Amino acid sequence: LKQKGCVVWITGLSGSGKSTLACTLGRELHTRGKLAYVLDGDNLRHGLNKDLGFAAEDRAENIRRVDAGLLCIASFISPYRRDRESCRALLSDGSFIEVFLNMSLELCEARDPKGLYKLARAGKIKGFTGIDDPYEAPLNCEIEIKELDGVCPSPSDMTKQVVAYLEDKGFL
Ligand code: GGZ
Repeated sequence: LKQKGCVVWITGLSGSGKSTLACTLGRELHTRGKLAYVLDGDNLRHGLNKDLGFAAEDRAENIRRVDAGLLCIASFISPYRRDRESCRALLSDGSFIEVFLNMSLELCEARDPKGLYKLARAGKIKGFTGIDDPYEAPLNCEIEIKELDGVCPSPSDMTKQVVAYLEDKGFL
């Protein structure tokens, strides 16, 4: 039986746990003998997309360059609804799986793993998502992962939620 391909598109604020979920999910799929490819905004921006900044056109181009693999895990802030929807439109029905890491700005800012929120608050980074740049939350995502009592779910709990969905839809 041919493997059904899909794109698991992880969106959310900086510090919401996108890269961690992408990496943990990728490992879990490999363990299950699946070919999964992880595309991550922060990684791509150091390589292929290093010519791009954070203006709306650059963010759109960043997303456009993301190609679909077999089981593709894409992890980008992707703050604009229209950019995520244009990726959805490239894929057949049901194979674009939007995962919204719905963590509050307060939580992401408190974590601030790279100190970027601090720099943004100090005006040293301009146009930082959530501070002085927009984030448009999904209206109809397939999976929403939320904080519980101000605490972010563990990477393994997040991964379980996505894996359960993929199993239910016949991708695993
Ligand atoms: C948001 C920024 C910015 C600005 C640098 N706004 O959480 P990180 O640090 O490690 O990963 C973020 C990354 C954003 O890249 P994406 O490709 O995911 O963004 S987008 O989908 O909007 O194109 C963040 C860091 O780069 N970073 N400047 N101004 N995040």
